[in-house]
Amino acid sequence: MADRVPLPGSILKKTCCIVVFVCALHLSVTLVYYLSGQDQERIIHFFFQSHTTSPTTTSETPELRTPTGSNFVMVAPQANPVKNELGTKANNLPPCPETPPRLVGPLKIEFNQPVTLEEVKDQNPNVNFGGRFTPNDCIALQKVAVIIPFRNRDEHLKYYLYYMHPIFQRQQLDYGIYVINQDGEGTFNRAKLLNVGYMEALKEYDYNCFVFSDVDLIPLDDRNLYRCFNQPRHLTVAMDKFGFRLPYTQFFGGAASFSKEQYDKINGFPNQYWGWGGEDDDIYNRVTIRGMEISRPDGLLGRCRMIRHDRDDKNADNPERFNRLAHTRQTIDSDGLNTLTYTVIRTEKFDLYTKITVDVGSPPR
Ligand code: UDH
Ligand code: MN
Repeated sequence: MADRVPLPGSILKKTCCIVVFVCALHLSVTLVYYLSGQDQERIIHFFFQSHTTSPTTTSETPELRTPTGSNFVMVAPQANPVKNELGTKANNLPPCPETPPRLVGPLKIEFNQPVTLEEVKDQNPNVNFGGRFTPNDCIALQKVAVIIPFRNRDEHLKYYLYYMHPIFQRQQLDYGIYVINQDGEGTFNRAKLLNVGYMEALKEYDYNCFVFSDVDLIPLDDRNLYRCFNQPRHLTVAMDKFGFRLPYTQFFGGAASFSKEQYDKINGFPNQYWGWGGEDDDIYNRVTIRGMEISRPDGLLGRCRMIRHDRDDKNADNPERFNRLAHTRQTIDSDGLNTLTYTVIRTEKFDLYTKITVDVGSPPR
């Protein structure tokens, strides 16, 4: 037979092929059109969203991704990420870079010109009520509560706020400043106030890093990052009053940072050091007893100035400190966060800080 009539099956097959081809063509044209258009970011974001790590959602703590070492590298300032409609939504912001781009390095720190809280406020318009700040162009790597033990040091606090607010902002921290004010005229208890600060700050926000700092210490270089590392961090390693060096290898005084996990691991700080001295060495012991090491910036980046002052009333040398220090191993589990008692007298929110006045009791007789 010369003429074969096409079978109905093969007509169907051809038609199907043409339909599939047209559909594919339509799809790819649509995709190309969208990708080249203004919705590009939205589509890319949609496709890759599940692969990007956000510090707020990852289970890995940010401090574990932060170098322990002292080899800070300054990088050239980067341009701010482009802000668009999407960028204003916090959850669409990129994570802040490991090395904050607007650090300036060595700082001039002096305490001879008086400062007022009004000028500090004017100079820091992005600091929110209560002394809170969050970067607006990226998501901070860590949420840092800055805890300051305090009583009758208002002049020092002004300098602290004057110098530290700009530094913390350049370091792109999501931070809050908490001044823990010991109520009454009893013997001062620095470490217990720090424990109180930890508890109270956590009631307010989901902080994952705690910087504990004396009110009179200011770093001389903003590359000394006041955030958490994969070991507890001693921040004030080269104080002017000690000739810009550690007075002894185990020295842990001044300012230090602990991630929440690190702090919990040592049961916080001791509550039983009344008066001056020893509590910082006890904290050092706690860190080593729990198998951790001290992380530090190098001696140049870790330089800092202390405002000169006389010894305060009710903070005389604690004569018990040497005996207590010999027993940290016995007291670490029986004196600390798990035995902390105190009464908050009042909480005051100021423009540049939150002040919590607390009754910490008095030493046992
Ligand atoms: N603090 C207060 N009020 C006090 C006592 C201590 O706010 O009455 C806080 C404050 O944050 C201070 C920190 O506790 O920075 C540590 O106390 P400190 O500054 O007295 O400790 P430092 O190691 O003591 O600086 C050195 C004593 C200075 C005597 C110098 C005599 N020339
Ligand atoms: Mn001091």
